[in-house]
Amino acid sequence: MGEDYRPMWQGLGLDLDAHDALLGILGPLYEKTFTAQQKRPEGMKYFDFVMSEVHGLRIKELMDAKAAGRKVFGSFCVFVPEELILAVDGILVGLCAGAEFAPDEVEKLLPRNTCSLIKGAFGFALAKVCPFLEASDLVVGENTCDGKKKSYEIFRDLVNDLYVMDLPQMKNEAGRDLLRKEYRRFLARVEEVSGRKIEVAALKKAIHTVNAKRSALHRLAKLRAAKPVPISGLDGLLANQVAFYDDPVRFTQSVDKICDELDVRVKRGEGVADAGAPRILVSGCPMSVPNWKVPSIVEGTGAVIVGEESCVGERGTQHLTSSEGDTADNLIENIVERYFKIDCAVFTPNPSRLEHITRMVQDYQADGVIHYCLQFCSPYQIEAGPVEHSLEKRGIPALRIDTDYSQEDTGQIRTRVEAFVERLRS
Ligand code: BJ8
Repeated sequence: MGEDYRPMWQGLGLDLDAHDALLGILGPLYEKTFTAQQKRPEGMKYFDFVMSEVHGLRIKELMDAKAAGRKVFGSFCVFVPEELILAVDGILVGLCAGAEFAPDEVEKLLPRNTCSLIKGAFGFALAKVCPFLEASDLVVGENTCDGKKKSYEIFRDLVNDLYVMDLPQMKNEAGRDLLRKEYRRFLARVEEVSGRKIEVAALKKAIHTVNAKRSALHRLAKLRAAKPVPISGLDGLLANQVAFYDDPVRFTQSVDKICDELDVRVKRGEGVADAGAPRILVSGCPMSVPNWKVPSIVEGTGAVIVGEESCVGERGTQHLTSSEGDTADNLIENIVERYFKIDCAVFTPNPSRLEHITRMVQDYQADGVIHYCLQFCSPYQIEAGPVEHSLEKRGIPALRIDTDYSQEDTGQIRTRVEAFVERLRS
């Protein structure tokens, strides 16, 4: 980071020493994980720049936008509809923390057997190291899993302002009605925070902006179906992670630029790994920055990840929102329709997730699936068994990995992944 952002961080209330410690870990980890990779597309330099400035220039942009009257909304879940926020000229940023921080302080508030994602969010808030959280005018929580639902009762005291959205658990008419009512209640709050009323033209434009972002990610995903694959799984994941932080229009242009470059690679038959490298689909809990442990291990074995069935990946982006309709009611209904399709494991039953995993295996020519779970995440851990059995029954090798944000199990995971990759090679 070129500019001195310390006064800005101080103004946001960050603990500068703790924040320095975080950046001190992140920089080298990023270099080891990403910049050290071979045959990276040139276009990834944009993402390297974004990541190097994620707490600097991007936060300055947010602060400049706030000074100009725009509001920042922070969220932990892909059920928070970006379209509604953009339509009132707001900015949505992802807040999930992909690293452990201040664990002793966290465990004074949460049981030890809480998933790392929730603990990470608490750690970043307690240690005052997340400028996105501090810059948020409204933090939006959601009643998805029990861990999140109950922890928001405590998290409320750690943030400027917390709003909690209720969400359905079943895909039936009652569930759809609840989502509709909750999105309308949320819209009222978004309008209140932003001081603007939603207008049809602005909502349509917001739908187009978010659709364009998702379409660019779809284009990137499709290119990963090529043999040999033109981009690493780590870089594919990174693009999906950056989607939660970056300006959506600039992000879309940057992903499209990479895709142009990858198109050329695919035409020339150039890949980041050998054409014979085992191809793996990762499915399960979301991986937020800097949670790169399992993909690093997998690609370190010579295998390549060709897709993510995850909310930081295709589960979060797979559907577009229709912009058909002439009234705000029509468009809100389209938004309800689109988000109601998300097949998070908090839904019961949740058959479309398994269908999606199977489809992705075919679409991306995957040789096997790694089901990734955070420990103590009941929804995904319980779905892992049926997913694994169903895949194996169809002749698709599957490996279940349950882990957390620590590095203690790295050796053990590597041994299991190596054995799985050997199985895929044979
Ligand atoms: S739509 S996956 S982003 S809820 S890992 S906190 S589920 S115990 S993150 Fe998620 Fe929305 Fe669903 Fe997607 Fe709970 Fe599990 Fe922890 Fe989790």
